[in-house]
Amino acid sequence: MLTIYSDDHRLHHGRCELIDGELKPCFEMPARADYVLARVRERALGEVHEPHDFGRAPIERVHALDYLEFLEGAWARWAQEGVDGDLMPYIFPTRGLRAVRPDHLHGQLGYYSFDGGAPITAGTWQAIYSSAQVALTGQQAIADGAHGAFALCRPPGHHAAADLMGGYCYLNNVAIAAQACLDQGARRVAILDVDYHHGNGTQSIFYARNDVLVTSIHGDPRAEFPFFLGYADEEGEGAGRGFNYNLPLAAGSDWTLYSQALDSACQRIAAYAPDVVLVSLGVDTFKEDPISQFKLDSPDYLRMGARIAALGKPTLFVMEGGYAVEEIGINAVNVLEGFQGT
Ligand code: SP5
Ligand code: ZN
Repeated sequence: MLTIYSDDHRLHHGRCELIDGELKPCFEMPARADYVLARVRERALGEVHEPHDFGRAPIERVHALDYLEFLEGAWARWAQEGVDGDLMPYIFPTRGLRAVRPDHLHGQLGYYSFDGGAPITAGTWQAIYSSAQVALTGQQAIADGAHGAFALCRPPGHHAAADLMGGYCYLNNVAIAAQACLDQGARRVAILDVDYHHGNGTQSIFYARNDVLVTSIHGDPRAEFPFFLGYADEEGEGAGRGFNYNLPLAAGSDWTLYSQALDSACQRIAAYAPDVVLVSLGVDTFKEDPISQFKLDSPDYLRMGARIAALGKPTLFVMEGGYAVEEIGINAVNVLEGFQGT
């Protein structure tokens, strides 16, 4: 299977995030992609290609222009203030405040963020732009006839909405790839999000549409990030009613429970008869993940890949989360090898 990868991910290296009341080094770190790439090579999964540059147009099909302009220019504005730290929001337009767009950098930062977990650093724009191009290049490989491809995206994307960053995400790579599939003639695209966290951004982007089926298996938002979306009763709205399918699971869920949810999601996808399947491949469902509560073990990821393969559809895997850094390569590549049956 072809892997798409860019070294540009290294340009995004946030310093810290708020964990249990303390500022700790960011869990979403460059070493994550290094371990995955090393495992792809160790297992001789296939060729590793640099992304093509498809420009901004396919990104603008998903994200608001003002949001993209903000992301691209934020660091230069911050640098002018001469402060030595990552750019992080500290106020949000929540209930009782107005969702206006202030002039001040920090007002705009809160306006475009839903949490404090997506720091902007000097190289963030280049890294997120390239991560989106990695997804688009994977999508191109599928459109050109590959049965499977792996977009080794970093930073991840599934928490990012049309004009909101958060949860380590800025540009929604899988949504950008899904829209590109449609723009090139696909009529139905299915997204299967197996990251431990609910893909709130992906859900919100496609919530009122029936040309993208969004299915997600994740920690129950009653007790897990992102808390404010991802419940089982969120089924889509308007034309999209019935085209969003959430499968929240309790903390402590292991493969026995997980595989039942995966079967349900796959049955829903099969009934949709998509032209292509895009997998938001987070491996933070691993039992040793430092910020997550599921109990999957490394061999379970082979089974996950085999179940996805049974759909029999062209499939693009898009890297999302996974923070047990040394194991994420093994677990992510196990999904790909399980898919291939190797
Ligand atoms: C892409 C992705 O996986 N994003 C996840 C963002 C999660 N951010 C919230 C982390 C909160 C972790 N709290 C863990 C407490 C451990 N003692
Ligand atoms: Zn996650």
